[in-house]
Amino acid sequence: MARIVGLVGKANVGKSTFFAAATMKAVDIAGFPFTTIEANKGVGYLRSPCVCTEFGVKDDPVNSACVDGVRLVPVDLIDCPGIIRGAHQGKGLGNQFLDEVRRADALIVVVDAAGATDDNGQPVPPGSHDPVEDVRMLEEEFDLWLTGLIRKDWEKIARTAQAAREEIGRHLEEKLTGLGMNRFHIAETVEKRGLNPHAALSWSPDEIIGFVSELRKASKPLIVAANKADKGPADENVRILKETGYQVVPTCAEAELSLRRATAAGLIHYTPGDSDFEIPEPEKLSGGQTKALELIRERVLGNWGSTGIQEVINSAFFQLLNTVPVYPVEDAEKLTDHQGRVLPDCYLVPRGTTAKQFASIIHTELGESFIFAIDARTKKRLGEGHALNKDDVIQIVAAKSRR
Ligand SMILES: Nc1nc2c(ncn2[C@@H]2O[C@H](COP(=O)(O)OP(=O)(O)OP(=O)(O)O)[C@@H](O)[C@H]2O)c(=O)[nH]1
Ligand SMILES: [Mg+2]
Repeated sequence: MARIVGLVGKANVGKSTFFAAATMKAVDIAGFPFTTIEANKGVGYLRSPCVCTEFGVKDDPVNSACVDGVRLVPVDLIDCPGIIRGAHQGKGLGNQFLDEVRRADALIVVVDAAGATDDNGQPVPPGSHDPVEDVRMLEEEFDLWLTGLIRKDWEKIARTAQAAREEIGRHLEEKLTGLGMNRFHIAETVEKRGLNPHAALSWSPDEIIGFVSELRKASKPLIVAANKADKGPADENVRILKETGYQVVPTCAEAELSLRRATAAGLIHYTPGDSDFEIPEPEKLSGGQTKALELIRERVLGNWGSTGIQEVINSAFFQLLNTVPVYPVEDAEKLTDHQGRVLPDCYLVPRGTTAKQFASIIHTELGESFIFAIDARTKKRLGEGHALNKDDVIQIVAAKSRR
């Protein structure tokens, strides 16, 4: 199943700006809290060096794109409503936020690194709010909400599990499956916290809180986008956020959006993730446009190396979700599909996906009729249990193929 990454965080920090830049969808953006009321769903792109370069071929991408030897693989993003303290009790748009965040497999927590919005997302002078609090608030609100949910029928679930002499995971999973949390997340968490999965009835309230927090981390890993990095004391705040132990990427969503729009309008040459852009025909730009672009070059690209948007998306999928690109072909010699298209598709699959699982991801029937796979690099046969690696090019040989 395709993984989804959620853009979450305090109100008015730039989540929708980030989303608009990543997806080029027109969404509401404004300098006050709760601009987004219902989540926006869209498709962004992951960038990965394409194997076409290594194989020395010209590809014909179908499910993705290839630009100058870089594969752009589509990925699902959701822009969630912003939250404030008390969200777990429904304050602000708490309920709407929680309804959406359950779908996400990983979170990009957008914060205001300029410290120019208060706890409620209201504008304040730069530097007057600590962005570490933005991340903590999100984590705490999520944990309070999840604790409330789990506590509701904790005794009943724990008692049923103990009576059946079974681990808590199987029973708790039923309750949490709609939140994207499964028994593996639960088992991993129980082990990490040193709890007894057979004696959940005797877990103390503090142990339950610790369990919930760890379960959230296991099932919804997060990366911090230190946004508005062009403004205020962002440099210092990025350092503090990193020191606090979060995985942090400084971002400037507003700059990325301007660059993407200028690219779409044919005014500049820019590829997301790049450290600079070109202006092919300077006379086409107004004085204001030139000035705005120069400011982005100086304050954002010059200072941080990029707008950070592409880096965050790549990290969310490659690091947090641990997925790898794999290229299926129907002819391992020619690297083509049945229509003769070279390296048509690139799939993003969890690291460790086996050859047979990969066949099932492409098509259920292909998985069922799987005989073996062929590695296009080595031309070796791979058995059904063979775990695929990053950038593998794989032909599936099946008993009967209706494709
Ligand atoms: N300086 C600066 N401002 C930004 C940046 N990104 C977004 N903004 C501004 O921040 C304000 C809020 O942007 P939105 O994208 O609507 O924020 P949001 O987090 O989606 O807000 P809610 O939907 O209300 O929670 C707007 O005025 C944006 O122009 C940035 O990188 N730098
Ligand atoms: Mg928004």
